[in-house]
Amino acid sequence: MKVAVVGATGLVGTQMLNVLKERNFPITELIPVASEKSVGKEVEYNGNKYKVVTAETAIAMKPEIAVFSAGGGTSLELAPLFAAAGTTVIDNSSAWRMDPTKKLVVPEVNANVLTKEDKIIANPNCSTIQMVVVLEPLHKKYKIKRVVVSTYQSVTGTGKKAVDQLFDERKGIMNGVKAYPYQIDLNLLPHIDVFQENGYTKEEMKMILETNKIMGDDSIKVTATTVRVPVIGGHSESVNIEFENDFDVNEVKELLSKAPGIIVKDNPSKLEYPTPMDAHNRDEVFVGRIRRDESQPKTLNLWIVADNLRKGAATNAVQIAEYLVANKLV
Ligand code: 2RA
Repeated sequence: MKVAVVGATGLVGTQMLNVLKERNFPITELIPVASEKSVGKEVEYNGNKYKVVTAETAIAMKPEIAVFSAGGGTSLELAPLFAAAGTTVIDNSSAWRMDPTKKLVVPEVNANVLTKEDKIIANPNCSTIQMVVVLEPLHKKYKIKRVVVSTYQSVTGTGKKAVDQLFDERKGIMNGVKAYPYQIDLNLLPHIDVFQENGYTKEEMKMILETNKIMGDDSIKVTATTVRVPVIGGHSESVNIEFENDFDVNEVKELLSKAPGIIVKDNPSKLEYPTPMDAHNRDEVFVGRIRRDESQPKTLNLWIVADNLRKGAATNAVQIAEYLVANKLV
């Protein structure tokens, strides 16, 4: 299978290549695509070297699948061109996520919505993906009424420039590259993406709107506060969930430990709980601190951690591609 990776040289694009290789995705030819300045560079994949090409060249090569991580503008411009040539696009940007004609997919939750006709498929936002993987089995069993989530998001979610700012500041270089309006080392920023009229940020609205679309249930009320933290390994989330039906905490732990894509790490007596260092370079979603919210009935607190570049982006996209191949949808 010919696979194009658009944005092959970025943080997520590089992870896409890692995950495709690790999971032995059936690639007969890799087509790395990047901006003009990278054309001609070589990308090493599975012992072979592939030259970075322009989108036009890639389209003409008629890949069966193109995974995009190149920003919303590029995706709005190029995804339709790939799709028109018969390629199925899996896009990691926010460009298509809330388009009513496009599917927004987390395989553990709603891969069954996919059809042969879907030629542009949206990969959800990283902080949404890790949350809905956990919400889905709980919703099926206890029916969720409301979710309150606060996130602690890695600087890798912003990109290389933010990682450089963090480590510059850690080395005492305070006038280096700036990805944020303030210092990030030894600090927290309650601000991810742009502020909206309603006082929420775009990142918070993504978590709210994408959760309802992926789970196919607008009755679930969601509110979110997303925070940038000086961390590398992944995104963490404190999640409070109110259910229609009551639950038993041990039954919840059992249910989550058997749910797809989840690892429960939850034994406070042994100081066992998930951290970004547990999740770094892993594809699973880690859950811990599972406990009843004693302030109101039928309500649960838990802590969710995942590698935002892998399950939060690259791995989820590759899992969508795997589903398409396994179900002969490409
Ligand atoms: C972030 N979720 O963490 C956003 C985009 N990757 O910045």
